[in-house]
Amino acid sequence: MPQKKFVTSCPNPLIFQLPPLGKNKEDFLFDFRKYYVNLLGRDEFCRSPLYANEALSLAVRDRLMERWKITHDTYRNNASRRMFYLSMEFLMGRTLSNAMLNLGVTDAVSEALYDLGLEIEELIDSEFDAGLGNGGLGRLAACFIDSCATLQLPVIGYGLRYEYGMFTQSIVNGEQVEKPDHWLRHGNIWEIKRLEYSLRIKFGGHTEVQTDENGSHRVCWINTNDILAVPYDTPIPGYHNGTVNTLRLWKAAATEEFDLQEFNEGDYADSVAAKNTAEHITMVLYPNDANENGKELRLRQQYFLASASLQDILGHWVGQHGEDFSLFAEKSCFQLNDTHPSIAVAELMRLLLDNHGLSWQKAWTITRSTMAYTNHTLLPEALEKWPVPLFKKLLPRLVEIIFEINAHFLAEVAAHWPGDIARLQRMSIIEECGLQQIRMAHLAIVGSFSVNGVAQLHSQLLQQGLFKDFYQLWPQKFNNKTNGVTPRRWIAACNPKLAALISETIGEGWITDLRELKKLVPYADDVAFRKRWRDIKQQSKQQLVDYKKHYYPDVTLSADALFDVQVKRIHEYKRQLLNVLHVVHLYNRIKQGDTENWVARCVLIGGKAAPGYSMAKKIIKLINNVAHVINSDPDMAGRLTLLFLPDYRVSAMEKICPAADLSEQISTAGKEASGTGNMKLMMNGALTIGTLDGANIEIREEVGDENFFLFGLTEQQVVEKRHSYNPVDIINQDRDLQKVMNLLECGHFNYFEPGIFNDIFNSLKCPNDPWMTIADFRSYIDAQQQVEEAYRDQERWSKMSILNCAYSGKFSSDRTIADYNHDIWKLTPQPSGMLK
Ligand code: B0W
Repeated sequence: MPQKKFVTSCPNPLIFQLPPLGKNKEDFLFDFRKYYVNLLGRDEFCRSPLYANEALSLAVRDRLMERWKITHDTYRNNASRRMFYLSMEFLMGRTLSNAMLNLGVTDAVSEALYDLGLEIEELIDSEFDAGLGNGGLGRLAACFIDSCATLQLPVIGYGLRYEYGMFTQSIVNGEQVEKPDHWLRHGNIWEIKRLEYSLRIKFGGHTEVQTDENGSHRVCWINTNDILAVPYDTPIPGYHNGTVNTLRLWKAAATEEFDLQEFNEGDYADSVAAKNTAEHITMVLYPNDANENGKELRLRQQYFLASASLQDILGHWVGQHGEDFSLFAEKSCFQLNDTHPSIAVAELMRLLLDNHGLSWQKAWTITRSTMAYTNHTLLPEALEKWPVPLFKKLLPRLVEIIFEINAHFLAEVAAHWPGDIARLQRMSIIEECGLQQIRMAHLAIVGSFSVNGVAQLHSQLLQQGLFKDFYQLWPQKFNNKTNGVTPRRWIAACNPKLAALISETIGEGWITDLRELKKLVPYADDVAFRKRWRDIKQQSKQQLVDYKKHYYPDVTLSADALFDVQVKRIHEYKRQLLNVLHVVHLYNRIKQGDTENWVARCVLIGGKAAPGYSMAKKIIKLINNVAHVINSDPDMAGRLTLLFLPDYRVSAMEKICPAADLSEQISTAGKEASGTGNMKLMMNGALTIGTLDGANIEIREEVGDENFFLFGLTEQQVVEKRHSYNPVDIINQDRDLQKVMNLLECGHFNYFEPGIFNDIFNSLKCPNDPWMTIADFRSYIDAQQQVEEAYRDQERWSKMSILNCAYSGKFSSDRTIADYNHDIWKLTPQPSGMLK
């Protein structure tokens, strides 16, 4: 029997069309039961919320599917210019509640579940976080794709589908213990596997120049070990607008013939092992927030992402336009999320030259007019460099191309600054001292038409410091795009009561135009409004008290205390240690009876340390030891509590930020590129205590000096003071600081573990301490006293809290994306039809 071909050459677009699905309570009741009973085989006796979550998610996903198809067709039919966001991290967190919010079905679903005797919160909480990122950089990518969909921009996110995301953290005897995060163990209903779009990625082998039938030379990369890239697509809905964009994540798999070849040679076990090796590439996310250089698997991951994504994009292009690339640059743009995917510069060149036969000049013009690079950090340890020998072994063709790019580039530099050898050495893509290394940031800058930092100060420091030579050569390439976060997840979904109060007061416009929050300003003077604002904060604090019971059932916590929050990766530059010094200072004051007009305070610290970062791990241990002493001392009861919240992640922040009173943004000035937690906390009415660093500066500019607790050296003062910094002198001249250090150093918090914190104390007292923690102690303590003074007057505090929210409009990622689009991507919004 001849087989019937499934796809005809001329498909009728209507043949697969279904009537639109309803979004009422009854529609969800029906669909929920259909999936729960018929598909999953569960009934009223099932106790696990996982299946109810899955049934509901399937019902919600159906609504996304129909909009997804329409969006896709719209972009194709309009032949829109597109942007591709390449990122090694997308820290998505949970999907269900956000999808319901953006589809506008939360109320209908809650009612349906209520009728079934189910609690929507329990279902939502049973979902695992998609923790495919480390922290700010990965979460920014997630906020960005939410905003792109909300602004109806034709954007695709490309990343990796790590089998294991960011490790889960537990605390045992005060120390961080890492466990693998197998987030896919119950499957992932939000992804659609697209096996039919799998691609081959080359590794290893060598290159050869071959002559084709026309006598032209072409470089061939041969004898490679190929690995399959299999795409998994996740729908990314915009807010109430019918647009559903795509996040495409690649999974590595063994190529079939590779298996077969070994199998035929009788080496069954080896063939299965080879399959495993192939799959290693996307097995695990590297848990370093600042890079650990030189790991072969990491380079494989980076190339795998770049090659798969670019082949996919070029494949689509050829499908629509044939081998004519003359309009490619007009229609496409790539945003590189830090240098992690910046090998894409060389890979695009390779594909255009070797696979599509373009000349060097044409390929380079396309590359340089489509690539844009975002830098996220000035920390030297995070600047990626790869040893040339490693690169040659894994990606021999790419090395040839990078060297050629560099040769052209250095000629340009030499023409601009004749005879300036030092400058050539500084700017070269290849670092020549000792082992030859490829500087990925230089490759990214040379290959891009746009280079941006993520807050005003950071962008300025890039231009004046790290990338000064490049800025002198190409000032027009450099720009700033201050970060933002999505108000859908970070207010509307995570703080529904506050969202309802805001909407009732100023309408719902703020959800897609966050500057509208300014309309709240007059209400800061309204006593009744302040009371409602305070009550909501109080309820959120109570919810956080209940959440922490899971970890600390024995610690009592009052929601009346000032909730002082520092949640972020543990890193010396973020100065969790400064926070600890303040806590110990408060402890000392209570012990001395200096408690007049005391403001009860609960200090909450959360964050993960990179597993190989021993100082960060010791800081966690110190926090926990100090917490143990404080929380078991009856003198502290009702006055001071310190808690380390384990396993800080997106879904934890969704519970923490509505409950925060005070946001700790206390990095050494000049070190935190932007920060985004600062924005989430501000939006939810927390007041900031902070240095003039990253986006803090712009937060203060927006909210006004009087609503921000400023302290510490400026970036310039930090630089100036570096040569004369003498922390021991500072300690000797400050009685309070002396007491704090004495208590710490005498072993009060590590009585049975002598000496374990010596490294920490030595680093604080070292004149070369890059983070200059001791230098900022006094002004930090003074600022904390101003915090207490403000908190004592609850009416004043509530007013400041309202104003912080009201002036947070700038920090919507919708604004950030509109700026990227206006200055860099130049996409036209594409409303996609009838369904909203
Ligand atoms: C993240 C991961 C890695 C790595 O895996 O090697 C290296 C560096 C980073 C990183 N993360 N670099 N900067 C960041 C953070 O990015 C956010 C978003 O722009 C900023 O708000 C933070 O200030 C910055 O530290």
